[in-house]
Amino acid sequence: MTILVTGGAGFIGSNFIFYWLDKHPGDRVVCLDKLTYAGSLSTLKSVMDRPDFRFVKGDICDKGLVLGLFREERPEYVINFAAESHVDRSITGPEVFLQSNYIGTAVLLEACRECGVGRYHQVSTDEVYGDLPLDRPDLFFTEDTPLHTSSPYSASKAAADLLVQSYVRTYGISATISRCSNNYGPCQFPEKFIPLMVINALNDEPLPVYGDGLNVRDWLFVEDHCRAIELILQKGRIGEIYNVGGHNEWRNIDVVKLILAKLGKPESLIRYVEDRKGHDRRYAIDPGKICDELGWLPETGFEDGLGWTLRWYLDNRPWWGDIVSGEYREYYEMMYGGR
Ligand code: NAD
Ligand code: TDX
Repeated sequence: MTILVTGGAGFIGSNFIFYWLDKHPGDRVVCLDKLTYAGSLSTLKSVMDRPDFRFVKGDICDKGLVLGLFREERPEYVINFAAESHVDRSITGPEVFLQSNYIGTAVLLEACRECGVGRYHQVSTDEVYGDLPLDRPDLFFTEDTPLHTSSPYSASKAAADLLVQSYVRTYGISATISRCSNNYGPCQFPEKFIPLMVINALNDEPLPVYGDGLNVRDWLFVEDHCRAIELILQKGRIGEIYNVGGHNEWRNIDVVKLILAKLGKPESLIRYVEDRKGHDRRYAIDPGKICDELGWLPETGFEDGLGWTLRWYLDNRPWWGDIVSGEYREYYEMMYGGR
């Protein structure tokens, strides 16, 4: 069987490709990725020469290219990871988020309608539910929690989810949606919280904690997310949404302190900086549906997963060294200089 993975040169998509090729020998994986600032062929280096893997550079918004690829490859599964994914960038420049996250999804859905696919899976996020208050630890996001977006990023993802649901209802497209909590693990772009803190700590540079550092995120090791998507593709019910998260809530400041302790670096590197606009307070997933219906459970504890992640960043300095010395420097200066 052929599966089409969009956004596979980014963090979760690349981990999904490694996972799938490992678990499904005999399947062919085609990766379509625009190679934005967040995508890199160096991430896919280990699979580029495999006969069961094909990389295609292209934009999911490019109708002609997408349709041509569907006709040529006839993928049975299409898994859409391609997106602009960083909340801070969506605050400074929303337009590209609407384009890639919404229009891109629309183009893929049209190609599914035209060519027919066994399954379309939309990789969404818990951010579509907005946030929860810190003083109500009893509350969690379920699949029935109303959409309540805070950033242009989350709004673009929510809009794409609604479009997917409309294609199920109107055209009978066999689609599913997963809404996962914050992922961490190897190959995550340095702009995101955990890699940013790890890299700055390794470079003995200040660690910028937004606001009071008390915002809570529900961290999941990336491979557990990949396994959840695999299960949804195999056993999930058409038209359904599945929340994915491992009940692993941490305050940002505590994650930063844990990273510093693991790397043997001093807490004096911590700098509290101006808060993110519209900063969501707490995310917390109720994964009851995917656990009960599909038998999914997270397999990696945070201590282990974070340890492996730190090891990966220590062992792969050239991967992130190339990134942080390039145009990323300008981004960093713009986002954090004088903050
Ligand atoms: P990422 O930014 O690391 O990677 C995104 C990839 O998509 C990059 O390789 C980029 O080049 C590609 N891309 C962007 N626009 C494209 C376009 N128009 N056409 C083709 N390719 C394009 O993102 P990530 O963290 O791996 O997230 C992947 C997906 O998972 C996203 O849809 C995101 O919303 C979702 N998600 C992420 C998290 C998380 O914690 N990172 C959690 C839940 C859901
Ligand atoms: O420098 C920083 N300092 C800081 O305090 C950065 C980059 C982040 N933060 C805080 C903001 C958040 O409370 O850390 C938390 C995590 O930030 P991000 O890594 O930017 O993730 P978040 O905004 O929670 O969104 C992530 O999870 C859901 C992904 O980036 C999304 O793609 C996904 O949908």
